[in-house]
Amino acid sequence: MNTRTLTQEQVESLAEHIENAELNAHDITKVTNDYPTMTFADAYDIQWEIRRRKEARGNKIIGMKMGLTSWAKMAQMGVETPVYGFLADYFSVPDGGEIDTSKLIHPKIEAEIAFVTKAPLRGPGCHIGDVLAATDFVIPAVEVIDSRYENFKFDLISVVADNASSTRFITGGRMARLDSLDLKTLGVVVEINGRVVEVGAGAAVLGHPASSVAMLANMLGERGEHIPAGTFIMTGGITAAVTVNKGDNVTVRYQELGSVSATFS
Ligand code: OOG
Ligand code: MG
Repeated sequence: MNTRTLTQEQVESLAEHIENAELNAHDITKVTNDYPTMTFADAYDIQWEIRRRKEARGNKIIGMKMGLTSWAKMAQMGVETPVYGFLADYFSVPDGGEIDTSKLIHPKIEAEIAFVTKAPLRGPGCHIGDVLAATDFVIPAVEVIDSRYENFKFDLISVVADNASSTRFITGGRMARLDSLDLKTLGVVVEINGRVVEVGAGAAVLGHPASSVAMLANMLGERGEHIPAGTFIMTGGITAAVTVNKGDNVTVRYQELGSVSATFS
């Protein structure tokens, strides 16, 4: 699990290569083509190096995300294990805001439920009960993903190195305390230009979106990291991701929690 095959120099140069593709909005071949023996530990080393590069440049890390946590997403991408990534300050777009497609490669959107914690969470052994106790509130979030890999095709190791395709997110609607909601049956409706393209319910995410947060704490624990109090965490797409084009307006309606919209310009 924790075996590594890359040298520190290789980790740094792959991080630079992938981050440049993100910053310049150009696609690249997946990194496992050139490094077929790369492991998950190598891939997370690259992701943490990209995070370090951004922080060194003055960006703030403002949250975390889980990905590939629903069957719809796993089936769409042909993989079967959830992954995590980080969210940088410039990923955040206000509700009703505009997203400049010229800065992205081939964006897709996902309807997600985000948690904000009020107490730290640490793995191993973190479970849904710990997460519910440590949750301040939940809030709707729409993620924009943009794999840096050609044709949005990758394997798990490549997508981990690419910060789980993270690029932008929009959060808004209404926040709610957990005691007033059943997140399993909470419905979402995804609309592009007023047309319904996907529908789903919270249970699609690992049975309950709080399980996704527990899994994040446990995965971070393997690296000696944890989820601090006050962390914003996106729990993963409830439905398959939907391709968006320049000119599209996206609205996701959440049962009880209002809606989140954005325009792709
Ligand atoms: C990987 C990221 C998936 C989610 O919510 O499932 C993700 C990808 O599909 O590109 O963010
Ligand atoms: Mg996502």
